[in-house]
Amino acid sequence: MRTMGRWLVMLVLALLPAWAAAEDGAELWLRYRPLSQAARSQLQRRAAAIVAPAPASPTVLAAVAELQRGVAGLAGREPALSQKIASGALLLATPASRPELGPQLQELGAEGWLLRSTRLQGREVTLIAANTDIGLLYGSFAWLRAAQTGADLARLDLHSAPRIALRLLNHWDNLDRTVERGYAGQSLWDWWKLPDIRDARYVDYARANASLGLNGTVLNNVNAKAESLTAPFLAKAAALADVFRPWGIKVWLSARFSAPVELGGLKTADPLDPAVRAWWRAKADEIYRVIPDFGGFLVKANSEGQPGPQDYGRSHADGANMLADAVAPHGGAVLWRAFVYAHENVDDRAKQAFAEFQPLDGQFAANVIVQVKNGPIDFQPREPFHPLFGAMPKTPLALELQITKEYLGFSTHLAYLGPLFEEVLQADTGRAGTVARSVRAIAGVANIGTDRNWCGSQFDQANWYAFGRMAWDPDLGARAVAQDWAAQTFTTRPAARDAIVELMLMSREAVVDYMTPLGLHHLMGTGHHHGPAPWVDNLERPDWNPTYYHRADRGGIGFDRSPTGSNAVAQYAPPLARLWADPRTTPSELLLWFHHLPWNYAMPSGRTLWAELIAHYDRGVAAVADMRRRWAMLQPDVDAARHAEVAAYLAVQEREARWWRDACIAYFQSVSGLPLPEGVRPPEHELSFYKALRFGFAPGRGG
Ligand code: BDP
Repeated sequence: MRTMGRWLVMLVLALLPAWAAAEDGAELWLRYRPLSQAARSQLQRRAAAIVAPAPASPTVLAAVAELQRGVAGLAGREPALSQKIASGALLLATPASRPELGPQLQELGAEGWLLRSTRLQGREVTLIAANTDIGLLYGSFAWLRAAQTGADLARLDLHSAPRIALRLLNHWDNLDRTVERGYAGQSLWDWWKLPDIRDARYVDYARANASLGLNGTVLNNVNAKAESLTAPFLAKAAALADVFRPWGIKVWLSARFSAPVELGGLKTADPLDPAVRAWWRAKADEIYRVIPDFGGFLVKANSEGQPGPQDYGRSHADGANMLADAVAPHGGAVLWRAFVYAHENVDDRAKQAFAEFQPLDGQFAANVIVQVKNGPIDFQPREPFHPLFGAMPKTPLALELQITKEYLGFSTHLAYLGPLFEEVLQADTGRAGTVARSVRAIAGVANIGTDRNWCGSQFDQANWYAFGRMAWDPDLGARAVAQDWAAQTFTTRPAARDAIVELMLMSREAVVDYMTPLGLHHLMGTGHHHGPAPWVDNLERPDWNPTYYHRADRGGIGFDRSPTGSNAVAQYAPPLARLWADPRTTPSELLLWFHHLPWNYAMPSGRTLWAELIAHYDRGVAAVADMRRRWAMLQPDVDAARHAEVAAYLAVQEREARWWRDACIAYFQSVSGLPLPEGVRPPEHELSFYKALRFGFAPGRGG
C-alpha cells in the first residue's frame, strides 16, 4: 500500500510540470482542448476532410493548417486535405474557385466571410466562403470559434464583414526591447536578432491577430527613434512583415518627424522644404522596396516634446500631407495623432486637441487619417468620448484605445475593457451617429510582451481579444465577446462560463469606483502612474498635476467645464453640450468631469456629494472582494494552475483597491475638512503614509 502510495505521488509529480505547462495561458484563446464526447463525434463528422482552392496561396495554406490543428485538438482527429467533395467536407471557396458563389458574396467585401451548412452534389458539407483568401482565413477562424464555443455545426448560417477598414495594434515598443506602458515583459520584437532569427512566437502573434480580424500592426513606439527608419531596421521590419503577410497583417511604422535632420543630415525638417519632401519620398520608396505592402506611418508630432511641423511654423495638416504625399504613390496612408496639448497653452487641456484639429478639417490629404484617443484627456478609467468624433466630417478619423492598462491597474488588476470599448464605440456623437460609425480606422495600444501568457495576466488576454472582436464588429457588445472569450479560454460549461463573464463585466466599473469615481480623473502617481497621488501639485507643467484635474478645495470638488468654467462642453454637439452644461442633467458617471460642486451638493441618491464619493470608493473595494469570492467558487471549473494564479492577482487587486480608497479619502478629507459619514471605516493610515510611498522600479517607463 505504502509503495503504491509513493508510486502514485511520483507519477503525479512527474506529470505535474507537463500538465501545468499545458495551461499557462501561452496558447491564448486558440487552445483547442478536446470537446465533450458528443461534440467530438459531431465535429469529426462535420470536418472529415478539407477541400481548398488549388493551387493554395500562403493564406489558404495558413487557413488549412489552422483548421487541421483546431479539429485535431478539439475532435482528436486531423482532417485530411482533399480535392473531392465528400460528405462532411469543410469546403473553402472563393468566386475564383467556384464562380457560382459570386452573387451570394457580394455584400461581404474584401474581408468578410460566410459559413453555411449545406448540401452540394448531394453531400452534406460546410461551406466557408469569401471573396478573397484572407476572407477564407477569417472564416476558418470563425468556424473554429463556433466549434470551440459549442455552436450547432449542423445548422450554421452565418456571415460577417468588418465595419471598420483598418484595425490595428499600436505597439509602444522601443528598439532596446523595453515597452512604454508595457506590463507583460519585454517587447516581442527581438530587434537584435532580426532579421535572421525569426522567433516562433511571431507566427503565433499573427495567428492570434488574424483570429480576431486585426489587419495591421505598428511595430514601434509613437515616441519614435529615427533609427527605426534606417536600412538595418527596415530589413528587420521587413522580416516581420514577411512572417505576418499570409495572416493578412500589414506592418506600419511610427516615424519621427525630425528624421530628415537626424538621418539625412538636412538642416531642417520643415514639411514645405523641397529637400525635406524629397528625403521622405526617397525614404518611402526605400521602405516599399523591402515591404511592398507597407501600411504607412503613424506620427506623434508636437506632443509631449516630440518634434513636428509647428517647430517650423507649419500646421499639423502641412506635416501630415507631406508624409501622405510620400506614401501615396505606393498606396500607403498616414495616421496622424491628435493627442496634443501644449506647455504654453493655459486653456483646459481637455479642449486643446479639438481647438487645434477641428479647424483643419478639409485640409488633410485623402490618405491622412487623424488618430484620436477615445477621450479628451488620456485613457482614464472613464472619460466622455472625444469631441473630435463626428466633428471633422471631411477627414477620416481613427479611434485610439488603450489595451495596456496604464491607468487601470497595469496587468495586476482584473479589469475587462469590453464595457469601456462598448461605451466609447456606442457613444452618440450627436453629429455623425455613434463613434463607431464615425471612424475609418481603429487602433489599440497593445498589451503584448514576452510573458508566457503574452499579456501579463490571464484576464488581460481578454482585452486584446475584445479589442480585436469589437474592431471587426463594434456592435458585438462586451457581454457576447466575454462569453466567447471565456468559452475559448476557460470552459464551455454554461454555468461556469457565465460566472466568469459576470465577474468580467463588473470589473471595469469596480476600477472606476475605487480609483476615479463620479468623473474624477488623472489622480495617479507621477511618471509611472501606479497608485493614487491626488495630492501632487508640484510638477513642471500644471496639467500634469492631479490637483489640476480634481480642483478640490474647502468649497468643493471637480473641474468646471460648463459655460461658467472652461466651457469644454461647447465642443460637443449642441444637445449634448446643453445636457452636460447642467449638473442636474449630467450623468453621475461624468459629474465631476464637467462640474465643480460643493461637498454638500445633493446627489439623486439623497446623499451629499461627499458621502456619495465615499460610497463609490467603498463600492469599488466591495466589488473586488466580491470578484474574489466569485473566482474562489470557480475552482472546480478552472485548471488548478490558472485558478491559483488569478486568485493571487485578485488578492493584490483587493489590497490595492483599499489603498486607492484609503489614500483618496484621507486626502480629500484633509481638503474638505469634513467628518466621515457615520459607519464609514477610516483610512488605515494617515495621509502622510500614503504620500511617502515610492515606486522606483515600477514597470512601463520605457527606455
Ligand atoms: C500617455 C502615456 C505616454 C504616451 C502618451 C501618448 O503616459 O507614455 O507616450 O500617452 O499617447 O498616456 O503619446
